[in-house]
Amino acid sequence: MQMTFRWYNNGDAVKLEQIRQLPYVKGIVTAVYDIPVGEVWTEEAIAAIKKPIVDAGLTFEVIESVPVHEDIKLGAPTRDALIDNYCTTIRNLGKAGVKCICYNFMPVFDWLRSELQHPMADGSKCLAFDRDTVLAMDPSVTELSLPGWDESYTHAELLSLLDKYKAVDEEKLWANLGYFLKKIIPVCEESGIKMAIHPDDPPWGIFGLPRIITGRDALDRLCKTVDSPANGITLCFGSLGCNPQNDMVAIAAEFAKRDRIPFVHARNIYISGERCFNETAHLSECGSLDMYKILEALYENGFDGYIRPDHGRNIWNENGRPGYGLYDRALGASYVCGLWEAIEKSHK
Ligand code: DNO
Repeated sequence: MQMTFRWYNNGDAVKLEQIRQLPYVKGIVTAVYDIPVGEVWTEEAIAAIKKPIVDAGLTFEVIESVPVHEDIKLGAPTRDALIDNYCTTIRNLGKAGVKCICYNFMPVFDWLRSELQHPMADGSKCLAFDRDTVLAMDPSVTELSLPGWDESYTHAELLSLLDKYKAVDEEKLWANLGYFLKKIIPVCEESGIKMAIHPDDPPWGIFGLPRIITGRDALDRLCKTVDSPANGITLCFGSLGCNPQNDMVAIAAEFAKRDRIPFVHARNIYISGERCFNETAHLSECGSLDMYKILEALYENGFDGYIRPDHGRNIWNENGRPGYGLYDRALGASYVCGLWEAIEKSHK
């Protein structure tokens, strides 16, 4: 297992000098942010984000994310050229020593929350999801938007994109994902890279858009779509875990055993009602997930990939990027490493 930490390059309020003082963190998870989705990440652009990281003595082996253009998810006629660009980006990342690429196949929206600064009893603030609040923000009936909404779309563009998805149901989205994977996985195999699909967050359909990476059977189907260790998953505890039907210990055990978990997002959530949850400190007792048991299942089934603490709360008056401040993620990484050391030693 290699502990890593997500960092948004030099624009991040969290500094590499701070991250490198977390002795258990060995590597950085980052991305090129200034090239539009769909275009090639050049070797120069990749070298520019890599340099400060290796200069700080940290590894540059995980990218999160290389975003997938909506036309690929929609199966539009332009997709072949866009997939060719994606393949060139994969080759360029492989040349730079990258070993794992996290991506998602969620239409239009990435993760969705109703609140980014949900106040907790102890004064900390966290991300939260309340079903009714989210449903009331349906873009087809209101111009209001949710916090964290992608502001690169105007409301009219968003409506037109949602309209295009009316022709894409779950099966069509699976077919488009399969088409994409069949083209990119051979390139990953040649480039020494493992793809790690991020589960849908939360793992249920929203605003009529299909969401397909939602639980055990979906992960199984994904793995079978292209049967290669290069076609893997990001085991995000919090994304899958907010559906209580998802048995996170069993999922971790099964897919680690099948060697399909190159990357883990470790985080805890508290399920407060039907399709309602808030994020919590990483500690098991703070949320609905048993972090010890999930990590133990990974360990016992041979997990040897990358892991990072996921969303932290804002604590100690930090006003960090939602989910990505320094303090709570640093505490989370420390906790996960402590559990891992205990698990490792108790199994020798
Ligand atoms: C949220 C992240 C996601 C993730 C993408 C991967 O905090 O886990 O935005 O990076 O879904 O493509």
